[in-house]
Amino acid sequence: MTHPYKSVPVRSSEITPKEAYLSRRDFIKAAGFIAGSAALAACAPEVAENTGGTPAVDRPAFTDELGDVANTFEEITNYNNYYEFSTNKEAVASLAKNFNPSPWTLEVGGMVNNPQTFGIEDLLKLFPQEERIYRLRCVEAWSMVIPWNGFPLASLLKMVEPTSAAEYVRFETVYRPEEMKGQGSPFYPWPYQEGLRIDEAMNDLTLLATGLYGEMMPTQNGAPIRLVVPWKYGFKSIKSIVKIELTDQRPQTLWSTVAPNEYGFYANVNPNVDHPRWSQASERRIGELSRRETLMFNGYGEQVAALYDGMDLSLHY
Ligand SMILES: Nc1nc2c(c(=O)[nH]1)N[C@H]1C(S)=C(S)[C@@H](COP(=O)(O)O)O[C@H]1N2
Ligand SMILES: [Mo]
Repeated sequence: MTHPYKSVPVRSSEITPKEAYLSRRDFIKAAGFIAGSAALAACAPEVAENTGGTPAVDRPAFTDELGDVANTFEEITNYNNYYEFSTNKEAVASLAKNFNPSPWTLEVGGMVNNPQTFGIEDLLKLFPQEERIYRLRCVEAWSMVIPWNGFPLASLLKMVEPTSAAEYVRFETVYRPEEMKGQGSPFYPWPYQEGLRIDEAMNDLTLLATGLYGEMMPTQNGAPIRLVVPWKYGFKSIKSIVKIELTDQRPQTLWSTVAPNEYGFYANVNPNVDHPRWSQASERRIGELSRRETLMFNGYGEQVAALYDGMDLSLHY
């Protein structure tokens, strides 16, 4: 099913079937780079500009604002973290095949003047769907570039009118142990929960994603609606959300409950603060051979660094 997105604020690309574009590897070959070399990172933006005048099929239309080329649909949908289905990233896609995301309702409440329950089709109608090409940096030190479709979380929050007492936003994934066998695991406190400070939630980068590559969200990526917070480690970007609650208490999160010394509440991407068990200085971009340096705030510092003025980011990991 194709996706009803309308505006394209990040980088123009016509609504063209993904097959019409060169794959990431073809592009790297065509551009004459040795796959995965540091030269690619340095040169990609220039290449994207130089080819700007040529027809869509000859240029990498799906690039982010740094010129990084989007991962293929196949890569994005076959290497997933979704513990409700499996802890094996390559097994998630097949295990999520029969998950049925419709009908679906999203309940938005808590400290708001106007609590509401939305059907997924209401959300698609109420909020113009945009395309946002974001880097996703997993705390496990791999990354991808993903062309999401969706709308700013801020638009939804404004509609329900948070009260002045609301300081945090709590998110909850669906609980369906019959369909999601991973939810039978006693090692995790289901349902998956996440949280943001309200100013983080209101930042324009924070997206409620309903699709990718112009298609409805694949089940393995969090159908029908998931959060995307691109300057934070991937585990903050909670999938298949059924509940959003405004609160004055900092929410419990699944990962900070399981391993508080490894996964904090903020979880901002930070190459200077290592995970207790591995370095966060570099990452493996799926589809590339050599590692690239990890960027502070995953490269989104201009938009978000001010949110953390005066905070010691080495303590608030
Ligand atoms: N409900 C839920 N959301 C989740 C996860 C999960 O296991 N369950 N994994 C997280 C992690 S660790 C990452 S890296 C991203 C992966 O998103 P992707 O599979 O769409 O690339 O989803 C995040 N959201
Ligand atoms: Mo992750």
